[in-house]
Amino acid sequence: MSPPAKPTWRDTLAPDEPYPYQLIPGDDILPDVSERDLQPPQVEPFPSELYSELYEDRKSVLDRPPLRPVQAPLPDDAFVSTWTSPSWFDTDGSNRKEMPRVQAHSHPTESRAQRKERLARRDAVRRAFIYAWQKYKDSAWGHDEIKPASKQPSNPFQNWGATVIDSLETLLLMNLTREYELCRKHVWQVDFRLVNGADWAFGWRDLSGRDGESGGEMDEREWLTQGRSGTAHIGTFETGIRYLGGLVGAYDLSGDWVLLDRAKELAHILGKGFDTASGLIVPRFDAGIESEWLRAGRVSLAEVGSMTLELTRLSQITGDKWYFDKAQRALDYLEQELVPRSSLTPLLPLFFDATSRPDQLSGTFGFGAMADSYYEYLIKQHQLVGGATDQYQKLYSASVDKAREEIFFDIDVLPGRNYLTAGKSEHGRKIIELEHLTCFTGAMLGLGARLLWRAPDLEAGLRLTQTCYWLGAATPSGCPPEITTFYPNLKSALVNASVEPATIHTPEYHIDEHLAGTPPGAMRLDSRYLGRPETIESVFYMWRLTGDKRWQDRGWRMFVDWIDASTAPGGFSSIKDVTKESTEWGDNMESFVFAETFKYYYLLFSDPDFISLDDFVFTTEAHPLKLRNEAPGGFWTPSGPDVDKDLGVRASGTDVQLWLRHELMARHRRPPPHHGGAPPRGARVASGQGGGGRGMGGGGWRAS
Ligand code: DMJ
Repeated sequence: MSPPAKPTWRDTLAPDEPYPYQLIPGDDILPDVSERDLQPPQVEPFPSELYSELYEDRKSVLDRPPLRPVQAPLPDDAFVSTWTSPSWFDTDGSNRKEMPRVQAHSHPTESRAQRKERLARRDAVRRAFIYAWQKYKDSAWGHDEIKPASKQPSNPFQNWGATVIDSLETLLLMNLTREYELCRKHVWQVDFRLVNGADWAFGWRDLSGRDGESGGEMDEREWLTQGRSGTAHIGTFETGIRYLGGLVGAYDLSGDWVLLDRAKELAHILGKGFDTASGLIVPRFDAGIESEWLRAGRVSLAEVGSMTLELTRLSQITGDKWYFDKAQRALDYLEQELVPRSSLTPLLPLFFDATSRPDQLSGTFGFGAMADSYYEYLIKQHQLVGGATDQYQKLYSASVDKAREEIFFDIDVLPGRNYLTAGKSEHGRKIIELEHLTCFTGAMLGLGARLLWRAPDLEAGLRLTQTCYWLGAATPSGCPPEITTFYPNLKSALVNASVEPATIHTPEYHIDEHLAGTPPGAMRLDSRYLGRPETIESVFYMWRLTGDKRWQDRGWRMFVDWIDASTAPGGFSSIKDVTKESTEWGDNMESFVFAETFKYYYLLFSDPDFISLDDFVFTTEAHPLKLRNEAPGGFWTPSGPDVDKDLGVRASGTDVQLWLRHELMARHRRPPPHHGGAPPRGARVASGQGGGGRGMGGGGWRAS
């Protein structure tokens, strides 16, 4: 019998299940990629004779900058002045309760052929990861990210090597031990005081009123300081989820003392950002600032509500409540001061002013960008502390109840389909859209359904995840759009489109040429796909929660299409327009592709008990944290007894950081007004990371 003809997006509404022809064998994906071909990173070691030049003016190396009272003291009525730490939280977890089971009680038994197929898929995911990882090592090692089309490095996250730190657990879970050990040298050496080459440990100085460009009054040190003061701002949200989360999660898997050491340091640096009147963390700040407290200003909900998991776990690990307190104080402020004032209470708007207490908070409400992980962390924090307080679960449940009334919408323009989206309410106006970022909601609802016995939420989570899946299946690239805005109903679709019914963009009719590739029912698209993980995250949860194997097949179709559309010379690129059959690269592969997208695909095809959702909770960047306050470790066996021998010098700067600093200093040494001349560059030649030879013994698991 001949295989069924391949249908196209032109003559069918994409189905909820993959077509059999789409489920190609795992062995067909990147068959030539092998772990054996992994090569050392390409980076030029920074010469030690130049090192002192970089630091001759750095009189002292400070763990934390000295603080000096500022002109304006903390207001008397500041929330932080009266806040007290709750007594229910105990770092040893003594107040924990037994939590309901999250994963399905059993997953279907596999035949031998089914197991073979699943493992072939899992191995294909691993090969794809290895491909991208090697490309990063070849062209961007130590930098934050690689641009996969041009093979150039990029540094949106302070040049601390975001991809290295975000990837740590994926390497451990894929059993790429030597690659992990390469990364721990980076972790040990990275200097958090260098922010894109600028050094905040010089101390902050106010240069306002000084005319640097024409003055000539400044000495060299002032020039360097000026260069630093304008650029040494740390973005707290991304630093928290990518770097701190990466270090804490990888420590939980490995028990590796190197990671804990650096995680604690980084948490203390970020801790300064919480020193505001409200206790909400500032979105960006200069960690060298000599100020008693900072003004938070206008913030987004996700930025101020998404560090509870990382900091709470760090408190559990170290036995030091300091970390938990920072996050808890911020959450208490949100709950006590802002939630009661919200026009859609207990939902909070995407943005608000964190310095004043307005009478009423209104604006745009949603579960997507700028809000997402705040809601996600409420239910996950409940799980992490083992239900020791009902604070998080109450806020979570009330938020989901309100969201179901106000921002969850049935999608009515697709007859026969039971689709659901979490859209937005914008000053009361309903927007029926689906951001890809919002697709994490399926996973969150499923988790909450199990932990809090909220069965209807699982149903909603399944519908939402199915909608996210279908959106990808409905484009010619097979990848989902970044944002889809739907027609509110068929009637408005006909009116709004101003076209004859015969050409209207709905499933019953042929699709007009200018709408080719756009999913039926969509009124407007942001048609990029950035390699984001949220759909596969929810697909993974639905598989683990229900044991319904169809989720594995859906995930496999997604993976095959993503690899097909995005494979570039330097990794897996973002795509400019998913509605085109032949895709154009966006030249960007964010570190979350390594941290999240690959991890969720890999886990989808692993044994269901491997990183069980009853043993781990995932941060918003997919960093797994141990539940039940269990001791870290178990996923790393050092490859040899000398594994600590060539770590180099702690916080001395990675080669990439030092080259960049050297370049920056050379630029500032050139006298104003023009900073001409070619700076020395870190050319890339074959070599491993520089060693240094300081080794230290490992510590017990509860080190503070
Ligand atoms: C990740 O960095 C995190 O999941 C974050 O919370 C928002 N989404 C991106 C990936 O899309």
